Amino acid sequence: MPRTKLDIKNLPASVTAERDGDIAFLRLSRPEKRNAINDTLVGGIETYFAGLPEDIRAVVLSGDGDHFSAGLDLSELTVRTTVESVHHSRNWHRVFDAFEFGKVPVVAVLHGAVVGGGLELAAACHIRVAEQSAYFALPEGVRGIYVGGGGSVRIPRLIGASRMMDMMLTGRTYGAEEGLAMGLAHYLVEPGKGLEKGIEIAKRVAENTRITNYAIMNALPRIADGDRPGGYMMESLMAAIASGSEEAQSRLKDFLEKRAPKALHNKG
Ligand code: 1HE
Repeated sequence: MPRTKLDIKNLPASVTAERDGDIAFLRLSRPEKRNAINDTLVGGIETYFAGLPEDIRAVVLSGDGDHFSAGLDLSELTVRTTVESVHHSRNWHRVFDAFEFGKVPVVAVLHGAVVGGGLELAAACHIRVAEQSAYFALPEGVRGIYVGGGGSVRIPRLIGASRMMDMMLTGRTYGAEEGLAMGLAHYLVEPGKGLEKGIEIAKRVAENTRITNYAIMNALPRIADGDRPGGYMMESLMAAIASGSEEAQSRLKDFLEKRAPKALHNKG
């Protein structure tokens, strides 16, 4: 099926929305500013996810031009008061949380700069595919500022607070292969192959039942963050809800009657 425009009202020009079957695409479309994230773009991300049709099962997020995102639009920072900066940061939290704990998994396809707020945005996605050109950095320390898009919460959960501290104190960059090894990306692909891989993953994920994907996105991170007794309890409830669904029962039957694929190891 060809990709077609996804009709979501009031999207700014810096966000491109498309769909192909039950997969939706969100592209950061501000390449002239290296997809730097300004208030309009944050608002566009919010509008996009709020307007996603119910039949969409996964989203692929990528950036136009040579870079995924150069992070926060620094030109806006110079005009904010302290209290406005707090609200600005809290707004990023709200918008990124809404899709991280939303209804459908988001696969980020990363290339070029994935820096500052761009890395914070990528960290809110559920799966990250890095092309060889991708590199990761947190230049906030160098700029005399601090992460504000949820980075302190999400990035240590991926790579540990110690590594993040080094990235912020020194401004060092990590290449795509290092990013893969340390957990910033889940998959590494040749230049130009990111979207293909992202779509393949999105299609795979879209085949899961909605309730399983919901549990993975919403219960798993909360269990991982929380106390053990509460975690065991939430896990049991989630497992019972998921396996009790009609769709799960029919999938289990398919396996037992030898109609479903086995969980074999392949080159994947
Ligand atoms: C920008 C931004 C930006 C580019 N805000 N305008 N992020 C950073 O510290 C990274 C800043 N950007 C860069 O280091 C470089 O732009 C790149 C390495 C990403 C790309 O380099 P290059 O040579 O391809 O592009 P360029 O010539 O630097 O930039 C092209 C234009 O984009 C130029 O504007 P022009 O009007 O002169 O053409 C740049 O000014 C503009 N541009 N990046 C504003 N970030 C929620 S808190 C998060 C805190 C952070 O994210 S801190 C990290 C900020």
